[in-house]
Amino acid sequence: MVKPKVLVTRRWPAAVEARLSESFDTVLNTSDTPLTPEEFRTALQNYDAVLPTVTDRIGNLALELERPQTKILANYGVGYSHIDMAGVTRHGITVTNTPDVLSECTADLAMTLLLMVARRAGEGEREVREGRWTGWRPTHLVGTKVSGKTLGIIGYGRIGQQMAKRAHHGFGMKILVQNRSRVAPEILAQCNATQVDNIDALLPQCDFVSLHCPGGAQNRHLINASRLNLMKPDAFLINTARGEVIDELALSQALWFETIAGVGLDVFDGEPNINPALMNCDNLVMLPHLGSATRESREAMGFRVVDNLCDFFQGREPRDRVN
Ligand code: 8YV
Repeated sequence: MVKPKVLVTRRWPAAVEARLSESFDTVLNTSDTPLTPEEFRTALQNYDAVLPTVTDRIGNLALELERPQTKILANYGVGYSHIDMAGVTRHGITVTNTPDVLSECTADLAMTLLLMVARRAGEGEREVREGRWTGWRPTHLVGTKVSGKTLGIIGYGRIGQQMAKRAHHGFGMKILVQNRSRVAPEILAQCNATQVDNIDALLPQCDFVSLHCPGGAQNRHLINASRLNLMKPDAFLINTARGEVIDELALSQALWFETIAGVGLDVFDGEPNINPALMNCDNLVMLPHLGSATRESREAMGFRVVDNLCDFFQGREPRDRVN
């Protein structure tokens, strides 16, 4: 049997690339830089499957094609707001993602950011490295206690629930939840969480707010100037979801005028470019999209893609179809 022709748009963990090559005629983008839109368009005409990542902005490309060769986009990652779903679905292209296998590590990173901003760890690290530390003193880099505080979680899917577990069972935090659909009582009960009707009602009650909703047009600037204004001045905001969920200009103003206490970001609108307005805010910790960046998660994500491809090309329903 002829093996399906598969393009991997970025380098993956070696074990996964090896597994892929066993079942597929695999081509790796050895330059390991993102494909240009033109290269991506060509890929859709020449490969049975393309395996994109968040760095492949698959806007209206598919729409412009007559008859793409590609039958499946097996995304390496859980979020797929970089893919024009309506466009590719119209061409009958299947899209899959990699849920579950990165939830714990992404929640770990959200918790890392929460602790870092509350305890001013970013500021402290910069101070030590830059030789500015003059020694212990009672008033030095005094932060905010985390234990027992109220955490608002926006988007109570797999990652949001993992975040709640860490915060509630590890730090005794009270959990408030906002989610587009009703969360089952038994799920809420796991962390003694309360679902709040809408974001505007949730924000004023929280000491910390962590975003775990999808990106894309529907949630663009979900956190805007007026919502930032609803947060307590001593509250913190964490984003490991997608950059576009926050209006970054409004955020920089909130930080600058200290209408909120601090922010931890792992994702950015237009990343890897960082809005210059954010660069000089001290009470901000920024990480380079590390949510799923553990050996374990990155391998598991890859194997999940391989499983989806095997199902698809062997005539079974892929487990992680999203369209
Ligand atoms: C991925 C992520 O590593 O899975 C996601 O949606 O945000 C990341 O943790 C990245 O998107 C790879 O495509």
